[in-house]
Amino acid sequence: MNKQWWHDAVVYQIYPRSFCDANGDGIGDLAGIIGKLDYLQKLGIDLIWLSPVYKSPMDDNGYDIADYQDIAAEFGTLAEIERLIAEAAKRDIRILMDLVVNHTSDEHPWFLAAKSSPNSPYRDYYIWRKPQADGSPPDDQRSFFGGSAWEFDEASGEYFFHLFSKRQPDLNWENPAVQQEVHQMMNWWLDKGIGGFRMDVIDLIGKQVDDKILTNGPRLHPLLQEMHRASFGPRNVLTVGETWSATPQIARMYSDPAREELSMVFQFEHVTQTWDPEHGKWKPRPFDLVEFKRIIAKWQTELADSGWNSLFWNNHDLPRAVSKYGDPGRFRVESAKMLATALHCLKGTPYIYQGEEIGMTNVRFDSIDDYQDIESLNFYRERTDAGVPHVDMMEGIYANGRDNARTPMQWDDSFNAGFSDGTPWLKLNPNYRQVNAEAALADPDSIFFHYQRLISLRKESEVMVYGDYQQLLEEHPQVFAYQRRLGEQRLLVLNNFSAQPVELDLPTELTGIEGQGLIGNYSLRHRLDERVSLAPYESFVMAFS
Ligand code: ISL
Ligand code: CA
Repeated sequence: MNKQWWHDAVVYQIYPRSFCDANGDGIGDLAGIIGKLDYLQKLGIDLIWLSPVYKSPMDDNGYDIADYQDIAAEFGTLAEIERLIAEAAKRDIRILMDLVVNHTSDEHPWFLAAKSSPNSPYRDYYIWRKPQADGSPPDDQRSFFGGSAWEFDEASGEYFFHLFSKRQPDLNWENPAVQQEVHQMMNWWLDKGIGGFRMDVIDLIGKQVDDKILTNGPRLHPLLQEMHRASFGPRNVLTVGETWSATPQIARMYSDPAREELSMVFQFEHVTQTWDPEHGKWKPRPFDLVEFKRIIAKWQTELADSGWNSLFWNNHDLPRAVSKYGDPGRFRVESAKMLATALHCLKGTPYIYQGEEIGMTNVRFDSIDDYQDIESLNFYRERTDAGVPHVDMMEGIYANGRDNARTPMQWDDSFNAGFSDGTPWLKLNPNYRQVNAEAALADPDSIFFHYQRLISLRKESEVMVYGDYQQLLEEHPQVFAYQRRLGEQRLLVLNNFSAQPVELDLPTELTGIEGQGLIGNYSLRHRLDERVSLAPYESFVMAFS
């Protein structure tokens, strides 16, 4: 495998609105991020994935872009993002920009022009279709945020297509002018010295609307190869696509270097495993460790020789890792460390979502009025109107609503957790008095320092980066165990995913071995006996050869 600089890198995702507010308007901003770069350097990360900061009416918190080459006034200015790129570089940190090009905002000048007249040269930047004979939408396709994917435009008597909110019209990627505009815009950012792109719902850009083919359309991979050629290909940057529809085989198409597409993609099979097959995220089903291990093992082995995995438990759209996979109560610290170890010892590039490094948890607000997320609000309205009881919808939102990840970052135990001097745009999680960065930095045994240690291990240990993956104890209902192997080097990683202590009988080839304990959330282990006892959520890593 050809080595790449991002193979041993760790990415930290910032959701700017919720990270740090420097000017007291209740909204996190670029100046706030710059002020926290020393904190991130201390953690040891190599890249920041910055969720969108572009000019936007904020219908979907910036995933609705009105100008790709300007910054939203509430976040700062172009001069400030240049300062962020430069200040980060001083600390060996690169910035990944969020590339949202499946759609724009309805306030983007392209869309304003497109809407102004069917004869506009920009009309064909978007997807317009005539109504059916009775005036109804062209077909029954649905938006991911609820309702029809078609919105009627009075002036022209046509519908435009939008897979997300009606204020996020989809771009027409069949139009070469759209492709060129995007490539130019990407180059403009690359020229500023960014470290690459995270590509929002990139699996949708090859869509064939008339055939109702949305993901993995026939033009998807050719479009990415063209993008590679015309923009980032020669720049040696990291590109990661968000691809809910990827199978391992498709992920290899994106990330096999010989195909010249992307560095890696995010796949979500381990995430959707806890969603109801019919009703989706709003009707969660219990976590099943054996199934989860099967999914992880499949991705680890299928991308072993070509392609590369992205490793993550959570992001700005998903519940907090410790709430979903661990114990946000009594064993919060133990389980957060265990989850970190389980993730960072896999093969791939790990992504940490802001607050994960201090074990932030999901939130439960009583009233729907305390929620801000457009997806949760749309579905709450749609489903309660259809008769689903309030309490049932709230259970779905508590488990999987996107605001779980978006409550303000908890910096200290002072007013507003040190996030803002004003009124935060979204309420805080009340546990900030115990769970905050200041407390973590004061405790050498904190979750923060556990992450710091894992990140530095990745820089020291070749087997952690390049070793192959071997699943152990496949059917065990509580323990996630695996081995990494490179030449003579071995890493054994044992994780108790439960609050119950476990007595383990290890395979005979592992009993009696001696090695070096690298990390543990209770203690280090340097030798294995025939029986291994694991405390609640205990995990440890041992190196041997
Ligand atoms: O989690 C989801 C699946 O139900 C959706 O909330 C989400 O829209 C989907 O993951 C795609 O996400 C990306 O594109 C959206 C944006 O709202 C998300 O924040 C972004 O990550 C539209 O740009
Ligand atoms: Ca602010």
